[in-house]
Amino acid sequence: MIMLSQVGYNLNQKKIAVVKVPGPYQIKDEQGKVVLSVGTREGIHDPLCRESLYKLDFSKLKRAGEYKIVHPFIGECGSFAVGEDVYREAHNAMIKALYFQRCGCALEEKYAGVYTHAACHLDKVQVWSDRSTEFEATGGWHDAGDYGRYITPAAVTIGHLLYAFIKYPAAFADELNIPESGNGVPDLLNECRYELEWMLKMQCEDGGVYHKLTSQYHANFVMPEDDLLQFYAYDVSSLAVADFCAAMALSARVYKAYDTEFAEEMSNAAKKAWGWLVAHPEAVLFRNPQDSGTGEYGDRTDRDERLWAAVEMFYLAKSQGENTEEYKNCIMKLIQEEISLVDFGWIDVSGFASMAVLSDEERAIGEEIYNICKNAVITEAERLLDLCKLNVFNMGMAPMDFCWGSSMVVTNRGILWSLAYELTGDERYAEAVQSHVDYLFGKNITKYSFVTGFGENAYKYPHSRPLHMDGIDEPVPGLVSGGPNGRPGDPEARKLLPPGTAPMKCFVDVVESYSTNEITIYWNSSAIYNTAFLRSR
Ligand code: 9MR
Ligand code: ZN
Repeated sequence: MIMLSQVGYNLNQKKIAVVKVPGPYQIKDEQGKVVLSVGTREGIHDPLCRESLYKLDFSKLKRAGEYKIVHPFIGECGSFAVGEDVYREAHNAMIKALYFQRCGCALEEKYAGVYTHAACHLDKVQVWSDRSTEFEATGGWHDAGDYGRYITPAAVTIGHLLYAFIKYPAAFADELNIPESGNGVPDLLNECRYELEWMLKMQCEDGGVYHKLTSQYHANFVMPEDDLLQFYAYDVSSLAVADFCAAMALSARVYKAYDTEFAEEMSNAAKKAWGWLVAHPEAVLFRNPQDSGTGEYGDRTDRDERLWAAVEMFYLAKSQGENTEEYKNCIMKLIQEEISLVDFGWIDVSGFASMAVLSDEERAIGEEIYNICKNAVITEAERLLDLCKLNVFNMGMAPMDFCWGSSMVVTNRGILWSLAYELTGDERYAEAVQSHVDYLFGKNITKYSFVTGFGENAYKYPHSRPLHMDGIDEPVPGLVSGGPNGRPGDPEARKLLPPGTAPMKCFVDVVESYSTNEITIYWNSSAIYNTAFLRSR
């Protein structure tokens, strides 16, 4: 089997595979007729997987259909489809996968098929540092393979999804058979609302927002309804408050067209959070208490989170005809600091600030800020294109970039290039998004598609409590794996991957491997942004 996109290629795109054996190869159609002969150029020593590999370019194919790749000595060594909209099903499944992460409600057979389970995590939660205070905080999505729910990754997920929705609404037209389907609201917004309503419950009276809601240690591998551990709301952090503020302000803007009351509620929550940020100008970072074993989602600075909040508050105020001076001053100050303006992950959210600014055709924020963001995006887009030239996969990835959750490094690059593409119309950027999505669906050295259920060789054993415990062979489709991690952090991966394994090869499809094969809501959402972009081209 050769390395290619196992969900196929759109008609209008570059069609490239990677092979270990030099060509020529023949491409045969359904009737077995040779429609194309392609050679390989000189091999490239690829630094990401440390092998000599060749590119096979069959972009000349211009007809939809099913094709086989045949090598004169090896015989048939791969197949692929060419179509009009090859990502549609995977894209929808990646959104629907979020429904399967819902906490606090039963997953019913009519929506969940075989993956039903009873309602989970229904008890009142306690404030970690004041156990006598209890409150109701059901709902939201399980963050990942664990049952925790954390504010900063939640906000980032909302960010990926709602900006994608704003930019590519046509990619979110299909109904997904979730409980709210058919209510006149796009299902993406229905699904996100499930998370947003939970997030609202995490805000305190004074506008502060608890950093995370988890048990003290992760549950054993049990179904969610069997996890009866006490859940705690951990301390407020300025990271959580600022991310919450940004996500709520953004959501208020988006939901206004569908439900003014809900939009109003989120607008008020955003303003309250902003008030807290103003009253607490110093960073309040988050460190796990020593006796807490769940995710930390720590960070060294809250400047990028505050910037995203200020930018979204600017647009919220503007949309409500309110004064925007305060926000603009704050943005001006923050943007002069060392802020990347180009990343979309839970550590660095400053790319979302650029996203909001650059998506405003009126440039209401002023030319100066607009240009700072634009320059940052284009400079980074070019730097990443240079990286692409160094490996055979056309990946804007250095060996170091294969970290825990590398799939999101990959897809966040895609988001950046899609922004750069919209600013310039430069096809090189769109092609780069393409090769990163191809990677996700199997054009990588592991030959796994990192999306469950999609591709001939999709990975099958995500580190996920419900998916391991439900007794069903096939995992829920549409879940993005964390992917290769050059510094594997779990015992199973360390056992299976000899020291010195090349970064892109550091992946094992076993359920124990949380550092290479977990799933998270934000790895999905970042990938969804990419497929939305490609479906809209
Ligand atoms: O992605 C996170 C990684 O960078 C950290 O090293 C690791 C350990 O704290 O946590 C990862 O995030 C996990 C989070 O803590 C809990 N939910 C699942 C996340 C993905 O594995
Ligand atoms: Zn739950």
